[in-house]
Amino acid sequence: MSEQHENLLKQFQTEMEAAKTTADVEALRVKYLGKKGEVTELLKGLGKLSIEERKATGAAINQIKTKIQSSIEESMKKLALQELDAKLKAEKPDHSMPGTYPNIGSLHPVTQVANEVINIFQAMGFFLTEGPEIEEEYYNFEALNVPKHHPARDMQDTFYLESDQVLRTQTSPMQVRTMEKIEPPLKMIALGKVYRCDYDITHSPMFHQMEGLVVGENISMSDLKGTLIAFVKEMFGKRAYRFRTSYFPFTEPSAEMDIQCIFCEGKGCKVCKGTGWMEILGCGMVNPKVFEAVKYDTEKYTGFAFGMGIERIAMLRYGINDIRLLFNSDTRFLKQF
Ligand code: 2NL
Repeated sequence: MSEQHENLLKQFQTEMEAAKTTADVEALRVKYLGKKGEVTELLKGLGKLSIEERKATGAAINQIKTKIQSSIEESMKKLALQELDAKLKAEKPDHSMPGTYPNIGSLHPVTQVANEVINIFQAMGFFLTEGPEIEEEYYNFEALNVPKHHPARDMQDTFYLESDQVLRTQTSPMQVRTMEKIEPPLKMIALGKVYRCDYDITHSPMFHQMEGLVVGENISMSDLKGTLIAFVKEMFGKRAYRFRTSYFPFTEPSAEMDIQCIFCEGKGCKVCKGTGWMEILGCGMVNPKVFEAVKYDTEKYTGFAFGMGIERIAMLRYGINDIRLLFNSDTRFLKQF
């Protein structure tokens, strides 16, 4: 190897030691091995030499070229790894950054209130039943002393299906079906969806109702009052209540129960519409005509029954003024419960 060749190699090695990045090394590759690179130029000059000289010089230049090539390859690999390392370090996630929180679901306010009501009555010894939402007219109306041509059976209130079937308008058909199966004494509640042709800010075509029924010997109006007062205390806390006379075809006598408004303590506000009272349920002593329909001995047995709308209880409990909020699945609303 001539002095010129050795100097070229040394010069390359010095420059290589100074190279700090893959870009530096790439520049060296171009400078020495590129189309107009120093080694390439040397190889081009071979043509001017004699055949003898060409052999020896060519071998020497190729030796230099191989060394430079492998040196470049090696440091390219090393530097590329270092650069990748540095890049990954710079991109390392910052665990002190605030995270994004997953949207965790919760029980719907109607479900929460339904569960509370169920728990209160189960603790008093009532058993819970379910039943079909598509009902025979007989169970929804006739057996409950709501005869044909009664206004409640009007097309405007009831969704009629084919062959004497309806979407149940109340949960009472479940009680009728239960009474057909078992003899008194019994203490039951029935809860589920009911349907009525009605839609505005306080009415939804589907809502949830819960009814209770107690049948036995010597069941009286005092039992009705004691049970419902105990329920109201558990559900709404200790507060004033009152019973008002009312009318239902399936109970006689019938009453409605009010509690003092939980928002204004009776002074009168938007939730109680200025009256100071909130109506929470309907109730009464079971009409003997209902017992006749299920072949209970009306001489031996009496009973009381009550019914309430779960959405209504939820609205009174939380001061919700539009029932549709409970059905349109807006998570900004639902998150509050
Ligand atoms: C209301 C009033 C009520 C009943 C439901 C009932 C059931 C049978 C026999 C007698 Cl099997 N009565 N249920 C009684 C009185 C009132 O509901 O305002 N519901 C939302």
